[in-house]
Amino acid sequence: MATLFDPIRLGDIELANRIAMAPLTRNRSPNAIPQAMAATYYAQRATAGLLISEGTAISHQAQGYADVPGLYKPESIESWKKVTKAVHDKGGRIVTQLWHVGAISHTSLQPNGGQPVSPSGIAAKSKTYVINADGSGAFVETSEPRALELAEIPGLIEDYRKAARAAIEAGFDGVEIHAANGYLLQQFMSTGSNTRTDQYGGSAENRIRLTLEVVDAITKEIGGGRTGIRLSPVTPANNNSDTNPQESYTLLVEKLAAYDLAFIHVVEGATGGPRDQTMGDKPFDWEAFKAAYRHAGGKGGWIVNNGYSRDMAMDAVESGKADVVAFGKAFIANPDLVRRLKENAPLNAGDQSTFYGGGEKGYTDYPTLD
Ligand code: 8OZ
Repeated sequence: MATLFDPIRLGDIELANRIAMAPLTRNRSPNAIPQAMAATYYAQRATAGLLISEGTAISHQAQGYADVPGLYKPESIESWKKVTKAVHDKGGRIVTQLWHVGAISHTSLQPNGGQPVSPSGIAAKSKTYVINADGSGAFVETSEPRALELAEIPGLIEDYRKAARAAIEAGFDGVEIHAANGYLLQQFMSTGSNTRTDQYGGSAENRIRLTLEVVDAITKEIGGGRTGIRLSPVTPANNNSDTNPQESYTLLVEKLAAYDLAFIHVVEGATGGPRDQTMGDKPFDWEAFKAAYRHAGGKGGWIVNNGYSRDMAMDAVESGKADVVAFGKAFIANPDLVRRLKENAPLNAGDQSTFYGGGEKGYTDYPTLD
């Protein structure tokens, strides 16, 4: 019987244990460039079986918050090389999370102050974080988005493909496609944000099309064994809403089975919130969801996430419900989380006030066990 602390292989990536660090936005990369302290931060956490980087913009248009990193310019790629080397030097594994926010942005963050893009031009009525001219930060309402034209979609897919290539150039072991938390790919998948009448809207098959085309382009570019995807079928994050996620996400994972992905990473419930969140007219059946992927021949690792305690995580792996468990906030405050879980040692509490933005404080200064 496998335990949380046993090694596992996900596609082409060998993990020393079944504990992953979930992607965590930290807003410490001015001009989309990770700073030197990012190498320290990730290397401190390299005992995780797999580090998944914070969401990383695939293009300028993909950016929705101040000071998030990118992978669309040479300076960012050079900086990421230092991060991946620092992690590899410690024996760790790291993939980057490829992110396009879609409607969750602000004109001040967009190329030429333009409108954020979305499937149907429906305002998300969510909040984003910008930095004012005087250097102070502020939460502001997301800007009115515009609907993507059909003719723009190939360029969008091309941005994903290029970013995946850039990730490999930067030394990442692979990528995680961010298709969760109410950002662009989920905006296409969800009925609340997609009212398109072309082949990217309407039926579940049409709404999942863009995500599958992105997966197809990326796996052709870097290989399925280095590609994972994050999904959050029932999250209300960023005002995501969907009438029947069980239908669309079942179809999605059935189709994903053909790509020999490294992993599927599932946010169970409301991202960072209640696990029993429902969306649509019935509770989401997580077991049936995973079974649909396996039944269709999907062999990728099944990573679960959202509010897992030590006991829940150990049980998830020992029972075979999951292959890997991802921890988010606990990894911010506990660089040696793997050891602490193994020894059942107490965890440091995280300081919310330093999660987003700032310097080394609350980033690289959390204590480890002696
Ligand atoms: C918290 C703050 C900003 C962005 C996500 C990338 O929810 C995020 C995010 C989280 O996936």
